[in-house]
This record gives sequence, C-alpha cells and structure tokens, in this order.
Amino acid sequence: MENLFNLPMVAKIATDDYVGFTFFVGCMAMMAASAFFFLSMNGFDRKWRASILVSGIITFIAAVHYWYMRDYWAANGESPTFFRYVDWVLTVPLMCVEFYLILKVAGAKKSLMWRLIFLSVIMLVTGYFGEAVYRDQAQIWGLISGIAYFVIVYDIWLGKAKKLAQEAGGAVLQAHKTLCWFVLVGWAIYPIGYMAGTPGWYEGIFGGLALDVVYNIGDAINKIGFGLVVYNLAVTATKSEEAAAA
Ligand SMILES: *C/C=C(C)/C=C/C=C(C)/C=C/C1=C(C)CCCC1(C)C
Repeated sequence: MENLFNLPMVAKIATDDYVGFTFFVGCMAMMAASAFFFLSMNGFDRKWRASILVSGIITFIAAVHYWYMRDYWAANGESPTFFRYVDWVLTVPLMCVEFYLILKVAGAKKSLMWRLIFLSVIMLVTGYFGEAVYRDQAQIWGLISGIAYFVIVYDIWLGKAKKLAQEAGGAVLQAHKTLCWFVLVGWAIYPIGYMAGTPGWYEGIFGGLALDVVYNIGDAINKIGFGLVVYNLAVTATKSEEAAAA
C-alpha cells in the first residue's frame, strides 16, 4: 500500500477492535516507561543503576516487539504468537536477573540467577510448543509449563531467594516481597490467556476471552510494574542512606 508521497499507509483500526487498541496503547506505554527508566537512571547511586537499566531494557525490548505485533495484528488479524514468545524469552529471563540484582546486597550468587533463568526458559518454550507447534496437545505442554512456573514461585517465595531477602531486610525485603506478589498474581494472568486461546478441557471456562487482550494486560502490569518496584526501591534506599549520612 502506497500513496502519492510513497509513504507506507497506516492500517485502519476498527472502533470495536479491542485487541488492536491494546496493542497500540501497550506499545506507547512501553515506550513511555522506557524513557522514564533510562532518563531517571543516572540520578541514583551506582549500585542501583544496573537494576534500573535492566527495568528500562525490559520495557524497551517490549516496546519494539509491540511495534511489530501491533502491525502484525493490523495486517493479518491473527495473534502474533512468534513475536510474543520471542519478546517473553528475552524479557522474562531479564526479570529473573532483577531478582538477582536486588539480592546481591545480601550476597546472592549467580547460580540463583541461572536457576531462575533456566526455569523461565522451560516455562516459555513448553508454552510455545503448546500454543504454536503442537496445538492439539496444548493441555500437556501447558501443564509442563505450569510446573516450571510453580517451581519459580516456590523458589522466590520460600526458597533461597527468600532467605537472602530476609538477610538483606529493610527496603530490599519489601521490594522482594512485592516482586513475589507480581510473580504469583501478575504472572498468573498468562495461563488464563493461554487457556483462552488453545483447545482443552478449560475452553468452556476461558474460551470467550481474547488471548491477546489478556496477554497485553499482563505485559503492561508486569513489565512496567516490576520496573516501578525496582525504581521505588532505589528511591527509598537512597533516601535512607542520605538520612543516615546526615
Ligand atoms: C513480560 C512477560 C512476562 C512476565 C511473561 C510471563 C509469562 C508467563 C508467566 C507464562 C506462563 C505460561 C504458563 C504458566 C502456562 C501456559 C503457558 C504460558 C507460557 C502462557
């Protein structure tokens, strides 16, 4: 599609295209969040900069994928499953890195980070198999993915990560707890989207929902929310350090 000026035409978004709308707004929200994290980063002490940088990288990677997904949806009217999972397989491991970075003050080891990354990749690759490759076995793949998800939940709520957070105490413990809630409740949005969009026993319950709307809401809450928790931690910790020095 081209016009008089040889510029590419912009696809129409119908007034009742809720999926297209959430892709559009999601894209803008991710861009705005990235600008916020990147621009605020240098105002903090060195030890927090990496965490805020990672928050910005997460929303930036998502912004780029949302740009493509928005277009893909507008052009084809179907779920951009491939872009979706490429985005997740980059951003979810980075969220695992965030857990490691904030627990480093309590002496978190890299092995904790790699374990979470490994589990998250298992969760996402098996999810992709069920959603895109072996759709008639979606229930089995979803179950395996769900088990990996629960191991992550266990690790951060009750395992080694929790002990480290308690040792760190104060603002770090508080931030860790909030991130744990994001993973338990915020990440639980995704299996709902999966059940809305794949065949299985659950079709009667979730079948009426639009998979992409559910995923897009999940992404906005989790990616931007996660970043803001880390940002808030940096603000709180910096304040109490300044108070202690005065
Ligand atoms: C920014 C993107 C995030 C935080 C994506 C998280 C995705 C999940 C927690 C997905 C989990 C899934 C299951 C637990 C079972 C069904 C398949 C998945 C991949 C949707």
